[in-house]
Amino acid sequence: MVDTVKFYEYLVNHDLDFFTGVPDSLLKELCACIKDRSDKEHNIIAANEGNSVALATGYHLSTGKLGVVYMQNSGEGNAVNPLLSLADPKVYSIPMLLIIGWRGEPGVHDEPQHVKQGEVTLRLLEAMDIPYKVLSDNFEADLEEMVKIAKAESKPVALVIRKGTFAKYDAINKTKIQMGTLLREEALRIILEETGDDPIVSTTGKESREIFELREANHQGHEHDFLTVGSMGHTSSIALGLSFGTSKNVWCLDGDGSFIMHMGSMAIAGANAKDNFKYIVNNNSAHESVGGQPTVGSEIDMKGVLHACGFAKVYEAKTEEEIRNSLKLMKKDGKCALILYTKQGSRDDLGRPTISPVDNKKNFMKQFK
Ligand SMILES: Cc1ncc(C[n+]2csc(CCOP(=O)(O)OP(=O)(O)O)c2C)c(N)n1
Repeated sequence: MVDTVKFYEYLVNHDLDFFTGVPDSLLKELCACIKDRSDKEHNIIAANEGNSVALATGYHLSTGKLGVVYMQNSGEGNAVNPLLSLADPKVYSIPMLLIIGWRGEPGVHDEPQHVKQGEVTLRLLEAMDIPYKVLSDNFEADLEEMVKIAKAESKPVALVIRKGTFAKYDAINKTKIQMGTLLREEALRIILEETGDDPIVSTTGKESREIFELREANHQGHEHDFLTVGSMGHTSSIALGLSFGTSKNVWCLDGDGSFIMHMGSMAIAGANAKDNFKYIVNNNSAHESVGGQPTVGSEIDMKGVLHACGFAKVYEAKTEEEIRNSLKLMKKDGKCALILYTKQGSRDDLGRPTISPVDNKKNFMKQFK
């Protein structure tokens, strides 16, 4: 096991003090440590992992230093383009250190959305000619070796992090922004009551897990819910595509981290959606599912963004009454959106879908026949 603070201090003491990335559950301890100990200018929680590669590139341009980019291996896909067409030695040759959480490592049980990504994590790095090490307890040696290569060859290098590598980190700053008073799960219970048999497309992380469990608790089936277990940030586009093939109201249940990750998709939705596209974003200003790292959800004018993207009707709700009233109006409106404000938190015993993604898809598609 690697001492999280020592690892962080080693980086900073070796001039690796600019961090950027998207939080990951396997890197929860490290992300919490970086957030506690780096100031805002030295830890940019990015919209997506590709943005982080670009941020590290810009930082290198003005300082000559290596940026540190942290991500879950799911984010490798988002990072591929800037890694190959920006940072690669055949283009601008930018050194940086990638720290990649290895969900779905072969032989280690994980959720379906991580299996394929886990299988190809190392092969993807090899295909991109990115030297890597799977971080061992002798982290100083691993870091020294990788940073030496990054500097000598002026290219990205990676440390791949197995589950359980980082020791528990006790956060110094435990304050959390609370955007509302209801928990996400409580708000979802109300939404499921109001949307009845309409199709739902829900986002990555605990939101979909909670929807699954609420259906179980209500003795309902899961055939109306497309639980987007992976592919963070694409929920609204799946819902948009779906809405073109049906006259039913399509409810997209998104998270603020997911909304921000691919915010451009809302411009496309706003410009193209039919009247049956109903968008709900849960703004808890956090990546709550992976440890509560903050998003900029509390700092941006989400309502203004949605208006500007073409959603004339944008509701906001914090209480049960406000949620029910908004949903009643949304059913009659054309394309429209609701920003939900909830407080952070979830049950310790929250389960995971027991139906495979393929079965979820097959059951879900039956309603459109
Ligand atoms: C491309 C990608 N990067 C990172 C992750 C890890 N991840 C899973 S859920 C999540 C947080 C989602 O935040 P938000 O949409 O705000 O929903 P919340 O967890 O707050 O309900 C993250 C970062 C991922 N699944 N995919």
